Amino acid sequence: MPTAVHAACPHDCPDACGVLITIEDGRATKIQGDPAHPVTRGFLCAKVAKYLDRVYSPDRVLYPMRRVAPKGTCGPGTPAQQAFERISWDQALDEITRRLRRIIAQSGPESILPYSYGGNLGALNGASMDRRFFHRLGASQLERTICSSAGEEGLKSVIGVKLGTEPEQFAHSRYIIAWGANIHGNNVHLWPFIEEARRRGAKLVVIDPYKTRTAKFADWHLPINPGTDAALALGMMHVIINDGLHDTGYVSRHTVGFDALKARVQDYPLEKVAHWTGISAADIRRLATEYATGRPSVIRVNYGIQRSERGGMAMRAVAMLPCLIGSWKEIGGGLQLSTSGAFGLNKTALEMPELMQKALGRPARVVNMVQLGHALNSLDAPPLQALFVYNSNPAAICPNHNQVIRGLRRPDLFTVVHEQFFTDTTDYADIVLPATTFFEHKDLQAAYGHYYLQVSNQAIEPLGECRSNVDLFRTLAQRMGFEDECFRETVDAMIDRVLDSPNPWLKGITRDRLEHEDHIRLDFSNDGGTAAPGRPAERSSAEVAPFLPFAEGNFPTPSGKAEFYSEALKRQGLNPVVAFTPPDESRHGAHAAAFPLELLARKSDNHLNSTFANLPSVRKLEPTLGMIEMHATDADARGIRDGDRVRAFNPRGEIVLQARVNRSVPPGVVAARLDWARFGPGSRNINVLTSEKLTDMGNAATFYSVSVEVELFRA
Ligand SMILES: Nc1nc2c(c(=O)[nH]1)N[C@H]1C(S)=C(S)[C@@H](COP(=O)(O)OP(=O)(O)OC[C@H]3O[C@@H](n4cnc5c(=O)[nH]c(N)nc54)[C@H](O)[C@@H]3O)O[C@H]1N2
Ligand SMILES: Nc1nc2c(c(=O)[nH]1)N[C@H]1C(S)=C(S)[C@@H](COP(=O)(O)OP(=O)(O)OC[C@H]3O[C@@H](n4cnc5c(=O)[nH]c(N)nc54)[C@H](O)[C@@H]3O)O[C@H]1N2
Ligand code: SF4
Ligand SMILES: [Mo]
Repeated sequence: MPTAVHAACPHDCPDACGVLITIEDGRATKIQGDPAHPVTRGFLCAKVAKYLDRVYSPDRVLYPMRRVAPKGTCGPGTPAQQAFERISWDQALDEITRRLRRIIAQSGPESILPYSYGGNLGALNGASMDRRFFHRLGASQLERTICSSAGEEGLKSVIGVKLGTEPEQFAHSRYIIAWGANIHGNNVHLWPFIEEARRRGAKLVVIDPYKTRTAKFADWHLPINPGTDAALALGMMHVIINDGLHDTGYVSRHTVGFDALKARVQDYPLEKVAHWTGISAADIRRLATEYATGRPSVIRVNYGIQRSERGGMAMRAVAMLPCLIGSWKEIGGGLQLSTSGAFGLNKTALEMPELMQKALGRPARVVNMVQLGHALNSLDAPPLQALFVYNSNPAAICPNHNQVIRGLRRPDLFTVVHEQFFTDTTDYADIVLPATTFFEHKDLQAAYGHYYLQVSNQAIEPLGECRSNVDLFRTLAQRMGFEDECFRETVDAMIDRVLDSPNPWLKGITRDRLEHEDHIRLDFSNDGGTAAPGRPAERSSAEVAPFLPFAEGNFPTPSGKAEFYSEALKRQGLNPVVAFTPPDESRHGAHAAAFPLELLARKSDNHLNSTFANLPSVRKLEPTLGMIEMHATDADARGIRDGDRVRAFNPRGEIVLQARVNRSVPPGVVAARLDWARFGPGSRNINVLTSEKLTDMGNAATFYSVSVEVELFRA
């Protein structure tokens, strides 16, 4: 008899879908979106709809492997497996613990670096036993800021917390701005709510330098110059404030710094903003007016705008808009960057940073994940001797690829990779360990695009000798002789522990309930955790929906108000109000003469960063892999025609791609897709051109501030 098991997709995606897996004779035979999940609504994205291809792929890593060929020898055409021999788990664990012990004896535990990110966002398999293990070891800490921390800091500098409009409310919006947000590609479960709103007459505006599928389907696409969003938001606020379109009541009750903001926007007349952004003064005026008057209006801002040098300030500027027009009061108003701040899980209990005290008597040093190339090649006192990779594929996704590879090639670097597949990174691993997929283990799943918590049940037995991240690090801890009780904790006990949190919105949500109900919406009728200390939210307990966190202010900022002026930013040496400075790597930067084009090293609509890129059925959904898209003006100026082979280069590297001359990008901008390096010419990908430079806030990556030149390739 077929049975259906409820699971939750743990991939790095705001949608965190509820999934039903059909099992027959111990084998998964079907996957579908859970029709009962209010955001998943019964469908999955194209990549996870084909997940059986991934789980049962002949290319899965199923057994521990040891390298028998030099590092980096598995280029195109060489089956990765040939570089390895199969070993037992015992042999693998013995070798790992022996080498880690030797490294610790020689140069101390901080010469070991864990490297993980978004492969699995399950509460347990994302960050739990692994963190305990590396804390207890005293390994260097990884600063995990490759994705979202600039936006997070920018948002919090205004509203204090990562909360936003729930997806269901978008159906009630009249004016929707997708700002640096590729909804149709990266957040597809928001789309039906937007379509519902549009059927009722709502307008969708997309602000994105690239003509995404979202932009093609929109009512209005504004192809903004990369890295100039703060200027656009300032221009909009110039119109809103000077035309008196702001909500004076909301502003006076719930914000601080309005006078400073009012003075600041006078520095941004529309002609000046038009010059920076490439959007005409008339269009800026129209956008501002429609946004302020077409109520309720909502902004789905996503992480696209903050992958630029001053991405924190850009997010700060955009976050001011709903505070200025008071749209937080309205169902279908406000803004969403992320919903993750609502879950308030007891992560400290899972990660146990206090274990570092035991190992080192102090917190271990911190290494930024964006700067892995630098860390592997140049870090001192102590230099890195071991890299332990899981939930990540740094040889594909990390900026400044050439430096990363140079570091990974070091024969003296001991590299362990826990993976589901032989990726770009396993090409440099000494030991590869087999990892389960979410079909093969249990977990708890929060979200960053909605407010439902889910339990993800194990649907099938692990394939081959695969182990989950939790199991791997539990075993390793025991092999290292760590006797702490926490290394014996079961998965269920850990789920109980992480749910045991002071967050009022988790009150009454237990593992048992989750196992019976599959998904549970956070209980916002309980007293709001958004309130600053001493400022209890004024919601009645009978009120269950909709969630309007800032209708009555209650911003958990230092002042308890939305901050148009921030003392905290001032202390960090940043502009306490808001300001625009163009990226150094842009048409306005110092190197613009030699490298005049702005590169968007973008994600694929059907991959998830580098995940799924190796599956033929998914790969064929991506028509622009291996290509660089450019505008006819830039192509003509360089004698490039559609289909020509071209060389894209800057001081960090070069890559040969096929030119695609089309209307996807405005003049001055080129775009290419992130792919596995292995599939690229010379085993390279677009990250040879991206930089390790960090953003103004949050130490994040600047994937979208990249100056390049492109020329015809002559072999
Ligand atoms: N299909 C698919 N889904 C995914 C992912 C994936 O790789 N593929 N990745 C997942 C992950 S890790 C994340 S973080 C989210 C990210 O999802 P999004 O936040 O949507 O992130 P991006 O695709 O990086 O950027 C969104 C858009 O911003 C545009 N953009 C670039 N620079 C600028 C700029 O300066 N200003 C403006 N206004 N726009 C700009 C890009 O062209 C892009 O279309 O998606 C997740 N979902
Ligand atoms: N050029 C360019 N580079 C980018 C980006 C971009 O837009 N452009 N986006 C950046 C962003 S936003 C992000 S978030 C990062 C993402 O960088 P990563 O987090 O490294 O993301 P993925 O490429 O998805 O790689 C995750 C890996 O984890 C593995 N994995 C999945 N589940 C598990 C598990 O349970 N256990 C273990 N051990 N492994 C597992 C998968 O097989 C996969 O190889 O990339 C960044 N890099
Ligand atoms: S990747 Fe995103 S859209 Fe696709 S199934 Fe997972 S959560 Fe849903
Ligand atoms: Mo990300």
